[in-house]
Amino acid sequence: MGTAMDDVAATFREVYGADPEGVWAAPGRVNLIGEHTDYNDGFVLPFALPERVLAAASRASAGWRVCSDFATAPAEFSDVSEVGAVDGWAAYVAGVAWALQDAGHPVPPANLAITSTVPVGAGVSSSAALESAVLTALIDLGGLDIPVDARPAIAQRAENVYVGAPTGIMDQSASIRCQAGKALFLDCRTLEVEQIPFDVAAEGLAVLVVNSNAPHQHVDGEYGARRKSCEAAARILGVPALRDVAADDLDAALERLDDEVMRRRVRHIVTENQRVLDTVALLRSGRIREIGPLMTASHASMRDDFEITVAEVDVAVEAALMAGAYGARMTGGGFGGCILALIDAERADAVTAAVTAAYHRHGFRAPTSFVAVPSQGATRL
Ligand code: GAF
Repeated sequence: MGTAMDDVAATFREVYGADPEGVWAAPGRVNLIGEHTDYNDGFVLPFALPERVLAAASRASAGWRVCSDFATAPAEFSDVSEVGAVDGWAAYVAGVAWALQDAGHPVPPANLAITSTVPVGAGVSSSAALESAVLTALIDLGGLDIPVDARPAIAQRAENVYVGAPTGIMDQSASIRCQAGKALFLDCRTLEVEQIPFDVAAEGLAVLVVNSNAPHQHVDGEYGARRKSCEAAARILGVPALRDVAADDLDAALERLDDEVMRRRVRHIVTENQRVLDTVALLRSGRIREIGPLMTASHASMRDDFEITVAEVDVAVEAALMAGAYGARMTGGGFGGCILALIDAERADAVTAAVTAAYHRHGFRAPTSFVAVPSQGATRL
């Protein structure tokens, strides 16, 4: 059996009858801390996973053809000027070509073959990985001069405008800008980044990812509702975004809001931004274990104030903590998906067993788990 790179190149050859000009890769991500803060102009701290999307690609004379392991028949489109003309998984590809063109870049016609090891529907950004792999391939094939820090916003526009999901900029930033062994401290307002060393293995630690395998329900509507509520609160408070409410001013801000639900949403965002800053400060001084309580506090805030967790993720966090995790929290947009647990590396099996036993007691579908290794962002292979 060949490598994933050989496999995607072989698929390309089978479908298009020639070798690809190149193969590009972009990873999924988990977010260590800082949830729903991105569209509030706040702070996030994701890292890239080894699981990634591969895109084998070549320039073509006209139009775009895309085959993938998501579908048997290749998708074809000759024009990307109309938003929404392509649907299904290929919309992420057409959306990237549209966003490049809309930003004034001469996007090259291309043939692409896509494979992926990023789990879909697990909240680890399989769609951002797809967008980022295609974007990186098209930029290189077209010889387009687009600095790396300007790329996530193009992929985000594909998702927001073409696909129609009102997400922030974290996932595309993680997929494009992360580095191996580092967590990406991103200021979602200025788009400045700091690569924070995150060598958990050197400390005898691991980040265990447990996929709740809970069916995602109402994700789009609830996500959009959270975003609207945050934006409405910022308007009432007279600030450009909730990022502008400092943790010390939280109580005064809450007094100015009548709506109890809105108060809880604001409290989550303001305290979560502070937790990201506190986490970064601890990591800068090498105190990795001490970020555990911040992770756990983040989870409580998502559960009680932002109300984006489900029973499966709450049970997984609780079981991981009972089994000795330093901290645990849901990661990603919510309503299912994965949790992260910071654990002693040799406890991975024991913590997984503890979560599995708790799921069994609750009658939940069995979880799956893996150890997350901070990996490289989008690149040509
Ligand atoms: C999803 C979104 F795509 C991100 O932009 C972010 O808001 C995240 O949910 C929550 O932190 O992954």
